[in-house]
Amino acid sequence: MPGYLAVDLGAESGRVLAGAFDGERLEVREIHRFANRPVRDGDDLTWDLKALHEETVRGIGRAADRVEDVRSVGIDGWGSDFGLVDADDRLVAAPWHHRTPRTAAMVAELQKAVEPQALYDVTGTQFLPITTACQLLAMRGSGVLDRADRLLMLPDLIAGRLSGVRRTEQTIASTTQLWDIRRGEWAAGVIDHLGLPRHLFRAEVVPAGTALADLRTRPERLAVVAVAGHDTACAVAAMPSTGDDVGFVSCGTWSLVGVETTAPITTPDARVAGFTNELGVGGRFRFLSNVNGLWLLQESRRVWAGEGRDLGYPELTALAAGSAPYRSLIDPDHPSLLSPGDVPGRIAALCRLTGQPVPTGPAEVTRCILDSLACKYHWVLTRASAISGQPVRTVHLVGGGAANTVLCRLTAELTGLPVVAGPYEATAIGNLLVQIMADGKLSDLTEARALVRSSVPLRRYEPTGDSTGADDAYARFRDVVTRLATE
Ligand code: LFR
Repeated sequence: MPGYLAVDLGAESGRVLAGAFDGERLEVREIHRFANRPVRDGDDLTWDLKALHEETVRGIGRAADRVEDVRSVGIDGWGSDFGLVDADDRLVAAPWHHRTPRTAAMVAELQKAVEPQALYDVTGTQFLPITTACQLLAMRGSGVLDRADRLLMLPDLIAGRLSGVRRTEQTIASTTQLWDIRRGEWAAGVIDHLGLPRHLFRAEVVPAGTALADLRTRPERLAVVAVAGHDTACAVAAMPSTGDDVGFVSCGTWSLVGVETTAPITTPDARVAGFTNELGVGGRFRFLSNVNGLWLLQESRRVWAGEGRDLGYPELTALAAGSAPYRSLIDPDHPSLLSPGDVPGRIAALCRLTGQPVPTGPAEVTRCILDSLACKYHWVLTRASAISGQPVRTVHLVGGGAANTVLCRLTAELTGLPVVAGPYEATAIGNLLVQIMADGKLSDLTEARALVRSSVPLRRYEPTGDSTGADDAYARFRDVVTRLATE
């Protein structure tokens, strides 16, 4: 039975999973998992690329001992972040974490340099300080750009170290805000306008599914495939949908909320509503908005652990289930919640500012986060549907957040739509599907999604119809968002 390995790098943890495909079913198992902790030093927030590379090699080695007939390995990871390397492939600086406070003022800088709608027409990217463009702007004048031979996105860097082939994969390039989303190439005009060195973008760009070369570590005869390098492209490829009348929530550290389209939408409406267009698998696009997802819970956990309370996600979800619903609501995307720090304290401040009860302790804070996320999902899905003209009759919630029963139920209540939860491992499964397609064993996305449906247990949440609480909460949420935006 042919086997494939998915290396899935997440902001909280990295995993190596093995998939075995017998022609009818895909069986997935986890081989290796490791923590991924950003390195904090004053205002610097960077990634330890060496550790990510070493753990990846360790995981692949373990898989080689346990899985037979492995054909290929693919690497996916979060978007926006990159490494600048010299001609010998050495990093000239540690890769920045996109939540670094150093980019806080960069959206304004970007909009000063290029007229926002003109930029949006080309790149189709939501204006957020996390993008590659904003990070590069913040690096100008520091000397690192001059020392760099080229830029490689994070999954490309790891794939490059494994295979010796340094290429950029298209889906991950589309997260940079420097990619021409219609022409499918670097946006040279934008790069010039921002005063960024053109030579940084010299790596050959390849589509998802391109074989790079064989592994340079054990087992040497394994092909490294440039899968969809962007984890969200992988996750949405694994969405078990049967038609086009669906919305998705890809729920991990970030929640990516939107609809799939066949062409980018770059109207002023889409820009003002905060939508991005990203390249997907099989020529699809994702019209979505980034919602500051389970990050709020991850950061809160870190704060509580520092206070001596080590609480797991299942425990927090159970506590939230027992806490009064819709008591206090915040905008999960308020700028004060973007960078690391005292998230429970910042949530309390937002509640005070808007005259709501202040949530205290893990149960109330978690409840506030989950209630607010579900409200925001509804907000984004409504706009995604209105702007794209695509009806949304079912919501697919994929990724780790699909295991959160409270969040799934709340999403069904708020949207008034059935929620199909799963697969939890959507990102790794999407990574495997691209490899199976590249191996010629699946012909297209429709077949790939049918395979997900027949291989993975899914859970369905129907709205109860008793939406009085949810309707009232949503009205209050809208009010809070409007007030916070004008503060
Ligand atoms: C999700 C994700 C999002 C991207 C964010 C930051 O893991 O890839 O799609 O906007 O991380 O890079």
